[in-house]
Order: sequence, then C-alpha cells, then structure tokens
Amino acid sequence: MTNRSGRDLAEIRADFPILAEEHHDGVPLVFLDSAASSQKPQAVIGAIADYYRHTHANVHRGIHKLSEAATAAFEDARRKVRRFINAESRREIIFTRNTTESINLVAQSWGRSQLKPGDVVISTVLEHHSNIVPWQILAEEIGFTLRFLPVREQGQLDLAEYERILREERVRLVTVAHVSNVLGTVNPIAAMAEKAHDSGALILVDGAQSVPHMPVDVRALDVDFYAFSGHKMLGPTGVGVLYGKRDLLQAMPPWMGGGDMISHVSLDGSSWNELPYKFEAGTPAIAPVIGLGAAVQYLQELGMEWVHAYEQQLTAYALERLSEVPQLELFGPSAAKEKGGVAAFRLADHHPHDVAQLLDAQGIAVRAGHHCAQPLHHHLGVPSTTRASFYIYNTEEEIDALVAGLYETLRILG
Ligand code: C6P
Repeated sequence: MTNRSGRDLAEIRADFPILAEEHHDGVPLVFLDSAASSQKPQAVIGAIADYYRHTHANVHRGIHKLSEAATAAFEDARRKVRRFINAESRREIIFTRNTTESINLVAQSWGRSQLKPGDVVISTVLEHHSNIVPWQILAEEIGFTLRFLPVREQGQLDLAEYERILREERVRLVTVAHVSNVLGTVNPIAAMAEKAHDSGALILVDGAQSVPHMPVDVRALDVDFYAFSGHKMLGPTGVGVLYGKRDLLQAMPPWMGGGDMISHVSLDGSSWNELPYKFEAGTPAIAPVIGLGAAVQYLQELGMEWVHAYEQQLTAYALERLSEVPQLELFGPSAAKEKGGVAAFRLADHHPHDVAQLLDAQGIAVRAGHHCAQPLHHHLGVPSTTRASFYIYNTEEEIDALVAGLYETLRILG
C-alpha cells in the first residue's frame, strides 16, 4: 500500500530534521519513543516559525489586520482538526494543553456538576494515570464509586464484567483508553459506547495513542467525549484537544474563568461565551495550535489508512524479531492486528532502566519505567517495563538495530 502523497520512506524521513542528527558521536539516532512524544516534520516546525515571523498577534481580540490574520490561522487549525476526527461542528473542538487537561476538563465540568454519591464511573486497569487520578480526586470529594475493569490474559478488557456492572449499577460515565500506551491493546470503543448508551451512561475516550496512529471518526464511534494530545501526532507540545458532543458541552458549566470565555462581566456576575470559547479561558496556545493544524495536514496528505497499515506492518515485524531474543517477555496482544505500535517487554530480570541505558549508548532511544500506568504494571506483576514504540518514520532496519542492541545488552549484563 502506498501513501496518498506517493512519497517513499526515505522522503518521509527527510521531512524530520532530527532524524538526520547523530545521537552520540558518530552513532545515528534510532528513535523508538514516539508513544511518549513524536518527532516533528519540517512542515510543522516551519508553520510555527512562519507564524511567529509573519502573523503573530493575540487572537479573538484585536481588530487590526495582524490579529485578524492570527485569528484566521488559529480557527483554520480548528477546522482541520474537526475534519480529521469527523466532528459535526468546529464548536465541538476545544483546545486544551494536552490529553490530561482534556480529561480533567470533563471531570471538573461535567463530573463535578453531574455526579452524585452512589453514582458509578467505570474506568479500566490499563489506563494512563491521567484517566485514573482526576476521577479519584473527584470521587473522594463527591462520594461516587469508581470501578476498574480488569484486564485479561492477552491484554484485553473483561467485557463480561463491563456488561455486568452496566446492568447492575448506576453507571453514569465510562472512561477508557482507545489504545493502551503499554500493552498496545485496541479497545472495542464502538461496541463499548453502544453498551454504555443502552445503559444511559456517557463515554469518554482517551485517544492519546489512537488519533496519531489510525483513522478516528468520533461520529462513527458515537463517543460523547474524546481527548488527545498534539505532541504525539507530529504536532508541538502545549496543545491538546477535547472533542465533545455539542449539546453536552452546551449544558456544561465552564471549568476555568477568565478572558475570552465570557460574554458579559459585571461585578454582580458573568455570562459565558458560546462554544468552544466557553472552555478556552485566557490567551490560547496560538502557535502550537497552528502547528497542530500543520501536523494534521501532513498526516492527511499521507492518509491515515496508510499510517495505520504501515505501523501494523512495522509492529508485526517487531513482534516477530523480538520473539527471537532469548529471555525477552513481551506484554500485551501478540498479534500486530490487535495492537497499536508499541512493544513493552522485560529482558531477563534486568532492570528496564539498565536496558534502556545500554540501548541508548548504541543510539537507540526507548522508554523505561511504568509509563504512567502503575496499576497496569501491578497487574502484570512487574514494577516497570522497557518500551519501544513506532511511528511513520521508523524502518525495519531500526527494528533490526533494536534487536541487535538487545543481544548486546544481554552480552553485557549476562
Ligand atoms: N503517555 C507515554 O510515554 P499528555 O501527557 O497529557 O500529553 O498525555 C497523557 C496520556 C494519556 N493517555 C495515554 C494513553 C497516554 O499514553 C498519555 C501519555 C506518554 O506513554 C507519556 S507518559
């Protein structure tokens, strides 16, 4: 399958200036840590530089030409994001700082105003801390019950337990990752959304590891809220997105107060701006938003079907090659088709930090630790793992380098 732009991998790699740099003296960089944060193509770096050179002014405020140009560029990025995830209206696209802030927005606005003692919120054992902690903080304050769906053998959620809780308890919200950042499990969001809705509950999806890697259509999935980060999808840090169905967002109170989110302010009280501005208090991350728009355009030029297919091919190759390495235990689904582009593993009983450090000395950047998923690691029975993660600019040769690096690590550590 070729990508929409018809460009080959060497041309795609050439779009990412950092990939041409040496990692250590004379050692080329093999970047296998995109699940933590992806690299940026020149199209994104250039869009941000151009904005600062030619267009910078505050948005939604000025009537001078520069402010109007900045506002137009900012809102154009919102339209690009809307199209990218097929939201119905640009008013359903709220710019936040990241996935974490998007989830906290739902907790602090919808959750705080809707949840009562005795209500139930379902989350899962495989969540990133950002989809656990905001709910724990709120549950402690309000007194609702937080339930966590268990994870089965191959990293899949226990859907029988899901249906049981939905049937027997007063579930108001299901909050679940689309793709696990450790196991790579792809959760069946459309089916889970349908079941949640049949029980009168809403569903919030953490899309931090899905939107960058596969086509996502929020209307086809029929999700109520969907959160993701710009920096994992070729965009800059400092910008994330919360998608929410318009009628839900309309009914929700603002979370943060300040400039831009108001319609009228007097000393006796204030009224709120229309969507999405009601949830965007203060000067927004203008340059990062414009950079995110460029990232979305870059991904769309390749085509998300191609992005997904290429990553699956790469993941299948990685799983096969990693299975050859002695004493390597891989976590999560063993078939690439059921998995996002991540491979988390243990190498003998070596500490993942030692493994990552020895790989780093060979120019290979991977992540080691609990990956902000401590409850999942507790379930796996290990305190931490080493994780390699893949994106559009990675190659089979880089996976070969990882495997060779692991053999070398075994040789050194014994
Ligand atoms: N995971 C990782 O190395 P922020 O930090 O808000 O942009 O994204 C948080 C987040 C939420 N959900 C999932 C599934 C994630 O993977 C992440 C970020 C990175 O796995 C950094 S901890």
